[in-house]
Amino acid sequence: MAGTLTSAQVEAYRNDGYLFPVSVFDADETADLRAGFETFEAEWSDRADLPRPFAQYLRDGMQVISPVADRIARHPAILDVVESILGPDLMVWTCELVPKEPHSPKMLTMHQDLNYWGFDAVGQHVTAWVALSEVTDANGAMHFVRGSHRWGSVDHHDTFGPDNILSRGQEVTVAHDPDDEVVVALRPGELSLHDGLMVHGSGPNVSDARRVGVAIRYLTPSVRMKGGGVDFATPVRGDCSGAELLELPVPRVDFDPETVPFHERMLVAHDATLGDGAAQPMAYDGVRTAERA
Ligand SMILES: O=C(O)CCC(=O)C(=O)O
Repeated sequence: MAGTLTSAQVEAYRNDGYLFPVSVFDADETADLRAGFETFEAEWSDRADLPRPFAQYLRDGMQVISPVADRIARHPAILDVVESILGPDLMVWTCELVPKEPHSPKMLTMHQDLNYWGFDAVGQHVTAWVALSEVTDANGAMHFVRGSHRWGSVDHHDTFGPDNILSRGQEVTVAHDPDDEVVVALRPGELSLHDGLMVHGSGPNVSDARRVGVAIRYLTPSVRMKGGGVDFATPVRGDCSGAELLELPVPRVDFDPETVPFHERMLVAHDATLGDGAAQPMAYDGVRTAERA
């Protein structure tokens, strides 16, 4: 496949289910992107007129409501890396800002991503997680379990832990060998890649530094919905004309009135798929979607 990864890097990704670090941005571009995301947070986080919890807008489909998120999600330096794994036709399912504040207890239990997404994307999906700050174990770096992408889809239970960033606090019920657990430490401007079946999570931020990361979920247009559901994606490279997921528009400004209705339809679809079978409404930063809606 074309793309900027070497064949040894692609082989390592296929064997381990992850790859890092991959350098994509220089210091100036990293700082510029971080400033763009932090300006978005500063301008919108306290707005009382948003119909959903602000954290949900950061965590789901941010490329549809924020030009800086769209910019990073379609950045050629990242697409060139992802093309090495998925081939030339690429769509973004969602782009998420995942900050962890200094001394924040927020964490993510060990989980697999694909279990809750409502479509079948084994081998047709990769997450690129881009560090816009230094990322260390102390400020809440992800942990991956080497080779767990080969376990298939494993059982999870919901914890709804108050400090859990995951919308239902989902956690795998299977144990792993601690020797297989790796800490995904990254420098600003580097990214990690992980498979949709990779067992992963991250701990609290026990440092004085803010951790800033952007997770971008890439799919190929061959992904098909399970059970006749509807979902959406943003085409970013190649020919995505055969996609079943419906095309999302590109925002010109933050919360672009032209794109917000599409984003809301996407969130409604995700409320159904991500929340399927859950005993409680999903939560973003401790605010339940049903309490605000
Ligand atoms: O940002 C984190 O700590 C974890 C993010 C994550 O679980 C993911 O990108 O799949």
